[in-house]
Amino acid sequence: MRIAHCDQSFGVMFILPRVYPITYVERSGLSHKDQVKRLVDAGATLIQIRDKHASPGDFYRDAEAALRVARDQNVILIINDRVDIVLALKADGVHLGQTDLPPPAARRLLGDEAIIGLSTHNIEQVQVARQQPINYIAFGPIFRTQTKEAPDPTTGLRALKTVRTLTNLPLVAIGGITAENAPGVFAAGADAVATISGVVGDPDRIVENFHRMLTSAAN
Ligand code: TZP
Ligand code: MG
Repeated sequence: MRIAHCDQSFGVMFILPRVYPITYVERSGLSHKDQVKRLVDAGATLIQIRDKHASPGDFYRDAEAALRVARDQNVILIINDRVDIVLALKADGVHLGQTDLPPPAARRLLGDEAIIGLSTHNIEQVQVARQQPINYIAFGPIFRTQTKEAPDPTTGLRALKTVRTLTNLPLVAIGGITAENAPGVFAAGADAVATISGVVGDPDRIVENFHRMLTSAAN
């Protein structure tokens, strides 16, 4: 797999792959653990688990099982939103949104070894993110997404190009990214593409879709 970026800040050797899959139970109909299993089989090296609906207890238990699968294969597991679950499980990191714990607070809790990602949706948020103790910036939705509830307005590729001029942090593009449009996203400056429906949307095609995305990311 091509390595998009290697960042040594905060003492963590962080290798961001070109394709960054995110789990979603309602889309795939599979537990996080089963999605992670399929993604690991497909060759994913970094996976985010994201759940906006499960109770903290249910998400914790599924995350614990998913982490066991990931650890077995040396795959990095990032948990969306839940600094407490990352802390409790000693997972690899957290992906924060604009309304989650501020990155300095998450960094204080998780320490320098943790990977912290931050979602941004416009140029102003990127300007703020640049100053934060984070390991990567996510930007989007680049294209229309049907996965996120109440998404921010789509940014398009032109805004992504602008973001690329503003930061040297690893840059993850997200939102409506498919194997077809991914090459344009990389051409606009993304280091990685994060995807939910493009990979886990069809539970029987997770491996195939991940491979298609990888092939497209290599072009
Ligand atoms: N943040 C911005 S768009 C999005 C998130 C979590 C959803 C991405 O899902 P999909 O299915 O890849 O468009
Ligand atoms: Mg969040």
